[in-house]
Amino acid sequence: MPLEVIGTFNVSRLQVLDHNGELDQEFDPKLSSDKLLKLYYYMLLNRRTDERMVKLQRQGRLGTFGASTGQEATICAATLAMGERDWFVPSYRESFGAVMRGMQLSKIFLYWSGHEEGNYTPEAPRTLPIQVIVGSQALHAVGIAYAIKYRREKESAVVTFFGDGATSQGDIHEAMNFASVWKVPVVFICQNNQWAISQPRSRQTNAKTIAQRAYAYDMPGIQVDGNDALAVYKVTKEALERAYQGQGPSFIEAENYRLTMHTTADDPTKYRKNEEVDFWWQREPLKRFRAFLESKALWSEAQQVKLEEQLNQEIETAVRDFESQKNFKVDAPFEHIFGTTHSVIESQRAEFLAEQLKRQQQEQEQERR
Ligand SMILES: Cc1ncc(C[n+]2csc(CCOP(=O)(O)OP(=O)(O)O)c2C)c(N)n1
Ligand SMILES: [Mg+2]
Repeated sequence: MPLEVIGTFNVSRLQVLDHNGELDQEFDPKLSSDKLLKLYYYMLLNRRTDERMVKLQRQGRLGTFGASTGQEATICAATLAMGERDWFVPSYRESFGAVMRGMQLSKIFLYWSGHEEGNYTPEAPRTLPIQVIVGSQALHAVGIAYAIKYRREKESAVVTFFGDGATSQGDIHEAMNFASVWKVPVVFICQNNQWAISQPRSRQTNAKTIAQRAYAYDMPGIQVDGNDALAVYKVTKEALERAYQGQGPSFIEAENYRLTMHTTADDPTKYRKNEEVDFWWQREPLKRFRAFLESKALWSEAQQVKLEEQLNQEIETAVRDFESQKNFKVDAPFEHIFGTTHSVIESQRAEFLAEQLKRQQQEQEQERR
């Protein structure tokens, strides 16, 4: 008997704005001028805050953190496509999505200085805190999506983000598998920034694309130029529409590049070549988006100068707000491990506080001597 072909797949890639900011009209998501300008505002805020944070960290005023320079288009455009009723489930690279959803900028500084207060963000509803455990947020996302389906919530879905390296974690497969089995409203966005600390994309998988993994779970998958804000917006919006209509999960591979270090504790010059970094700086998302705005007569050098000044003031206000906070609750993390108190956790809290007190007393003793 001849072999019967019972499954084939193909993978599409979408780019709407090319490297020079030239628009492909066929795929234009036709965003209003207000939305285009909002997108540029947040992308630039993301870039300038990252730059400021590196300086603060080098001055010892901020803890170790991971910048998202080069990934602004994916982060901000995907968030712009979301509605208030959607849930935002990030890793550690998408904090500016949370800022777009109302989170105070200073919360980012608090978080990266080790204060639990940075995780308390009631000003940004349906927005989960930073997740550092690689890949695990995708499982939380599917759990939330399951609840949305169970409660029959309308016009509500979950968008979760993770990196190329995370796709080698079992969590991502478990999340994708059950999302598809249960047909729950979730959009998986893989920010393929080409590196997982010092491991290149080529060491994560031998597959031509990460997007094609979607087909193994029978969900729509697409690769998109992650430096192209309009393309990211369009595919995220379409995936959300499918989710609202009960068509289940989608997978988006957004190809971009981590232009700076993994975190401030890392030196990428040890493992990657300058030519590669230069290649991606030519493709970075802000330059082409600005060129596009200028071609539509929506932007000018004078507006740029004004916005730079405004952002500078906003960032400095957030830095002052952050540095003026002094009364932190050092045992706050123990309160959020479970929804209710737990005897084992409470005994650990008591041990931790006793240790803190002992240390303080020793310090005071030393000062007295
Ligand atoms: C479960 C787990 N394993 C290992 C780590 C250490 N770690 C932190 S980030 C990272 C690399 C993740 O790479 P990727 O998923 O590509 O995300 P990116 O940092 O590039 O955004 C690793 C291995 C971790 N935080 N969690
Ligand atoms: Mg990566």
